[in-house]
Amino acid sequence: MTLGIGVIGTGMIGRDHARRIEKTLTGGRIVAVNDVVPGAAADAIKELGLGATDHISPEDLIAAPEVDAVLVTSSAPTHEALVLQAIAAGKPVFCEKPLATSVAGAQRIVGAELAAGRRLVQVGFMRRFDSGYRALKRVVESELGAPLMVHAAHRNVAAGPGFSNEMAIYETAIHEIDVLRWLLNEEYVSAQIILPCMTSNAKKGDMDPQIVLLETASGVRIDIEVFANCVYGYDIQCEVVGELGLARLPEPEAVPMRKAGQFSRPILQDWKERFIRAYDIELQYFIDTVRRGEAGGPSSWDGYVASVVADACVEAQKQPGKVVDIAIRQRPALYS
Ligand code: ISE
Repeated sequence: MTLGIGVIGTGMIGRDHARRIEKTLTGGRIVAVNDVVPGAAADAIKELGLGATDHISPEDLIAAPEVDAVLVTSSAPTHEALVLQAIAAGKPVFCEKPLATSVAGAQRIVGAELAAGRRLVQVGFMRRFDSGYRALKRVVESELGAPLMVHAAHRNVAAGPGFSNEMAIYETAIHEIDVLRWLLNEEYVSAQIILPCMTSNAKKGDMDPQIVLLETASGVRIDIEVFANCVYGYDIQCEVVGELGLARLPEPEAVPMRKAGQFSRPILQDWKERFIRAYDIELQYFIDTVRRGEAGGPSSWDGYVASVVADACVEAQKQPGKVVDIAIRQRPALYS
């Protein structure tokens, strides 16, 4: 059976996901759309040529009988309530990151799944599906000996609209927070923020760039440069240093050119392009697992852990240099 999918939120990533479900992936179809902005859902239906119903409210969409699964791609503060509604309706839900904008919110989602006795949520931590990170993980687990340090960078050309210091953590560094604990297979115990000189390209009051320092339970030290206005490109770097050597995240494919006395390679500008294949694979994975009656991928537990760590980082921003402890609860058996 083709999975009937309802999309809540038809902004940039919502439209992108709807397009890939309709045009690139198999086994799913967009049957319902909702957006808080009047006219936006109708506009998306027209733009993408969707045979979908425009629902007045997300509640309506979630309850619609033709909706087998829900895609939450609305703004971050709305995620928690919508995911809880989908769980209450017993419908599988793919939620873009962050799962919730508070630890208490993420805990409520974990609690709802535990009460339901089954996993229904997949969180959009797409980097776990990226071939580069997967290859790096294989090398880290088999070649490097014990990991000792990780140097990472997350650079955006320019900060998006409404950018805030909190967003630098909850919407940007959250990817590293998730993918690095997956890469190293362990949890964090502390966070710290270090501020270098601020770029004049950031708006007044923004901490940009900032260095997020994380420490894992075994003592691996991680530094993540979060640079929202780096100007030159969308650049994701990751280097793992182990006892026997080091390994780096492969650069995205690009054609090297020699011309006019220069050797050059283009650098991507748009973050949606950098992990385009990973987005395809994570959503195909969601469709396939739901159609088999299963659930998998990054869970609401992973979303909860990411919120705990993000909260610690935001707390650390208040007093740069201060080390903030991270305490993660015991992982319930549902997520083992
Ligand atoms: C955006 O939401 C993303 O997910 C991108 O990966 C990140 O680089 C960007 O900063 C976020 O706003």
